[in-house]
Order: sequence, then structure tokens, then C-alpha cells
Amino acid sequence: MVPTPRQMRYVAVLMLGVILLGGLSTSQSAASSAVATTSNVSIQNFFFSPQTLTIAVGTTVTWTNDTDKTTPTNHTVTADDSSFDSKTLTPGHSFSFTFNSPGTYNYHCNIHPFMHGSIVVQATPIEQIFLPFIAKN
Ligand SMILES: [Cu+2]
Repeated sequence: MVPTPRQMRYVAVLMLGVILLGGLSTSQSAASSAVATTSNVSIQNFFFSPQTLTIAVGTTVTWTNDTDKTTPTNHTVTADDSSFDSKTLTPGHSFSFTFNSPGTYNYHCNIHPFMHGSIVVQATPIEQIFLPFIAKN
């Protein structure tokens, strides 16, 4: 496949970014430490833990119904905008979803609508720097 000029420009921008960030490795690691490495959410009675999880784009999050440790209860993981839905999760069962676009994804439990959680999906540092530039072209 022959890359289009736009694709070649994108690759050139990414390579430039790698070179620039290589010289900033100390500040880059400080910045990425703000993003959680965990991608697991525990479903407790009656809350999600952590309630807000910040991840890098492309991360797969797994929710597990851990209520058999307390009082066995069914729950769901349902996006407020319906973009994902675990359906009923009985105790001990898990649901996974991969977040491929930056943004804040609010979700709730359909059985207990007062249970709320959020997944904050951050662009990778290199995308955060170059997204405005790439979007213009
Ligand atoms: Cu619930």
C-alpha cells in the first residue's frame, strides 16, 4: 500500500514528536504517572471502586462484580449514552470494554441507578501535543 501524502505527514509528525519527547524523558515520565496503570474497577455494594478511573486511550477496562465478598448482588455496567452495556453481572463475573477515543465516559448500574462511575480516557502525551496540528491538515 502506498501511503497518501496525509498519512506520510502524520508519520513525520509522530517521528518528530518521538525525537522531541526523547529529550524530555524526565518530564514525560512525570506526566504519564498521572495516568493510572490499573484498568480494573471493582463493583461493590453499592458503588464502583474507583468511582473515577483515568486511563490512556486504547486501554481495556475490566469491571468485576466483587459483591460475593460482602452480600451477593447483581449489577450492570451501563454507559449513560448506551455505548457499552455489560447486561446483568452476577457475583464473580466480569465485563471488559476497550476505550479507543479520548473523552469522559459516564456509566451507571441499571439495577441500582444511584450507582455511578466515570472513565476518563486521555490521549497519549504525543497525541495531546500534536492533535491540534494534525486536525488542521
Ligand atoms: Cu447495581
